[in-house]
Amino acid sequence: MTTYTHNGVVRSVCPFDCPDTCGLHVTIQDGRVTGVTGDPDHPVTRGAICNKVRQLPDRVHHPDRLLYPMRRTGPKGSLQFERISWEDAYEEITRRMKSIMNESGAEAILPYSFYGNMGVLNAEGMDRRFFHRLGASKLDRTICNAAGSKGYSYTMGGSIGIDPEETVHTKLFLIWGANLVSTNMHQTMLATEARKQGARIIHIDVHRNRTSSWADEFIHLRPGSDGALALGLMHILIRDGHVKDEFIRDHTVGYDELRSEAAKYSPAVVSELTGIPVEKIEELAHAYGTTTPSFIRIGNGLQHHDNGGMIVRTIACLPALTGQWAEIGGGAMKGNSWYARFNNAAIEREDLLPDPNVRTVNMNQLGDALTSLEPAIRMLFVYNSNPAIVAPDQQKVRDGFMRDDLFTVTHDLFLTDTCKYADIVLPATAHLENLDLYSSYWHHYIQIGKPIMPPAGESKSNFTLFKELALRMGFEPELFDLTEEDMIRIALDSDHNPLLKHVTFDSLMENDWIKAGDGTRYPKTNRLPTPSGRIELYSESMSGAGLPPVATYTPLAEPETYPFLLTSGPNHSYINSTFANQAKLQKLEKRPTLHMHADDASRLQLIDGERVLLRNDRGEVRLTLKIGTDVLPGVLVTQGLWWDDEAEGRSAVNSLTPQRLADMGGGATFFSNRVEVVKIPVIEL
Ligand SMILES: Nc1nc2c(c(=O)[nH]1)N[C@H]1C(S)=C(S)[C@@H](COP(=O)(O)OP(=O)(O)OC[C@H]3O[C@@H](n4cnc5c(=O)[nH]c(N)nc54)[C@H](O)[C@@H]3O)O[C@H]1N2
Ligand SMILES: Nc1nc2c(c(=O)[nH]1)N[C@H]1C(S)=C(S)[C@@H](COP(=O)(O)OP(=O)(O)OC[C@H]3O[C@@H](n4cnc5c(=O)[nH]c(N)nc54)[C@H](O)[C@@H]3O)O[C@H]1N2
Ligand code: SF4
Ligand SMILES: [Mo]
Repeated sequence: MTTYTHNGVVRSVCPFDCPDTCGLHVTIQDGRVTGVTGDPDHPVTRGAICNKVRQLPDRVHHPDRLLYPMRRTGPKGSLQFERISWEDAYEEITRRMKSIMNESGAEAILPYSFYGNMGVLNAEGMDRRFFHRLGASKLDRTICNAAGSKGYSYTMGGSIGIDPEETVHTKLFLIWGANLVSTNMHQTMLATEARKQGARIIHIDVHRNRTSSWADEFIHLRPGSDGALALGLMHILIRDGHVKDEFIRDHTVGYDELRSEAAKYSPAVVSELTGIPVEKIEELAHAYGTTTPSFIRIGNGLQHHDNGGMIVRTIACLPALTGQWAEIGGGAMKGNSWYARFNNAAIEREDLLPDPNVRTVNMNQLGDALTSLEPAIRMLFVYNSNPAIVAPDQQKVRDGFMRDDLFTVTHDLFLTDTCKYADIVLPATAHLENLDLYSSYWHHYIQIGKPIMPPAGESKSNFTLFKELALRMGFEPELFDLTEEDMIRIALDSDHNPLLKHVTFDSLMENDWIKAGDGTRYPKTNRLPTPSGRIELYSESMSGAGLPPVATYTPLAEPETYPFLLTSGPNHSYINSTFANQAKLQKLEKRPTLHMHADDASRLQLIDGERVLLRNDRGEVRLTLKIGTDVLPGVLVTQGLWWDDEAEGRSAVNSLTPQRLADMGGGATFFSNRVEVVKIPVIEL
């Protein structure tokens, strides 16, 4: 029997899709959460958390929280629902599943989920096992970092960077296409500590934002041109003798080929491609070639482009040339999920698939999947995600949701824009209401979050939902009638990953967090999980995949001719579309804004604060102009994934973004998005 805290301060873990995965202190008074702060003892959190999660009490006790299952009673999208019991919900879902399976096969059912909750059991545990056993179409979860992770892996063999705790020793930070002040605040805390010891911080971005103000210097470049900059830096490092021959010999393959490629990227050529003045490129290369240790934090934003995989692949080669991987505080990182790899195969049980060749749907192409895939998808099951807002080409997605012959189930804490189109809406617990296991994709600590309060209303966790559905479908109890503890023990099976040998369920219950590792400093650059075991500056596997084998620069695909390139990254106060329904946080963000260069604005006769129309072949969006020099001419930036607001005439920015896939990993191309900007006639305002 779980005993809940009625009054007191208890430890928890932040479950949101953020690299920092903080340790939390949660204050409970009379059974209600009244405050959330950072755990002062957690080695990375160190008592500090972001303002978003300090507002967690408002989310957990939000008056709009879904508390019971509902069934649609009016047309799709009309928000007409009636309360039903879980029994009725399960009966209807299982009946529909069985009849769809009989008529069209299980492939006609598609799960759609991402990391609204990062807990392993709730994000990639019982749910995956259920859909595998069912034989549903598989979902390729590519919406976040697929292109960049693939690109980085070609160079380094996996998501393996240095331990961020080392970066207090770093002397030069290149924050490359990452808005760290908003998206990874504890990396800025570590860098700030390093700065006190003399470190210099350089931000390389298409948008002068909060991170640029915090950094010591800002390098403004054209979207998608980063590969050229990386090659230009290599060109100068080689020209000026700043490469470490011994490291290259012992730890890399393909240096000669890379040197020939870099020879083409003189500072003048790179300046032309990137828009960065030659002197700045020279100065950056000199700093990088002469400062030890140096660290490159590669962000997610710069890989949401057509050429995003190759960009990350190329940047990841830089620290090998300077031998920085050998220095404490030196190297790079795109993500770090390699360290705390759980035994996902054993929890997800893909081997249960009745047909291992069942089709896979790329989540970035949900719009096409729902409107034109054959044989048709007849049931969509959404949890941990809000595709009506976050998925590209939103009108297509919503056209799909509106199909009369599509049965949609959504499971969430709130009636999101996606839930509006559901046939059955199910209430989800907040993470404080269930047990789960967490790892970070940035630091190396593994943590357990315990249930500290009872589920709100009739809400159920994803784990419980899919377990109960499986048992009602008549699936094997020995596979599904498990407790959360059972599954955590399976996930931690250490034969699978020696870096988890000392991490057990019992030790985690006692200690709350344990660091993955075996006392060795990683990555070991001559024992990497690449085919050669070394850093691959030249990659046979890329050649096999039809990609250029040497790190290179590929321009943006640019199949469209609209005059502006729009990037639409996250904002400071929301996490993707999570938190966008909380009044205090909305107030801080004010309204969705469009950053435009002053020259473009004056050419189009637009004024600051004016509302403008952005459009392309896919859709249109209205945004409020902010004119200045935060972006280069021809580039537009907006931030935040806002919910629909019909009163304001607001539709989300993904109305404009393409379903086109990036060069690697089936990744998203949200930021390679061409649009035009039009003045809104006065009558329409
Ligand atoms: N506050 C907050 N934190 C978050 C999130 C959130 O929504 N809000 N989301 C979380 C998630 S899921 C993720 S994936 C991460 C994302 O966090 P980050 O890794 O920081 O990625 P983004 O914020 O998408 O983009 C980072 C930067 O890339 C820039 N950029 C765009 N195109 C280019 C380019 O071609 N070249 C260069 N050099 N820069 C470019 C953008 O202007 C932006 O400043 O943050 C996580 N943390
Ligand atoms: N234009 C543009 N689009 C983007 C991005 C961008 O930068 N620009 N970023 C992309 C990126 S990097 C990402 S990662 C994706 C993120 O896309 P999503 O993963 O869809 O992120 P959220 O919008 O936060 O939606 C998560 C939903 O899960 C719900 N949820 C939370 N906990 C639970 C739970 O325990 N159970 C259930 N059933 N539901 C839960 C939340 O309430 C929320 O509605 O968006 C992508 N879309
Ligand atoms: S959202 Fe990120 S920074 Fe904020 S509390 Fe959670 S893990 Fe920490
Ligand atoms: Mo993401």
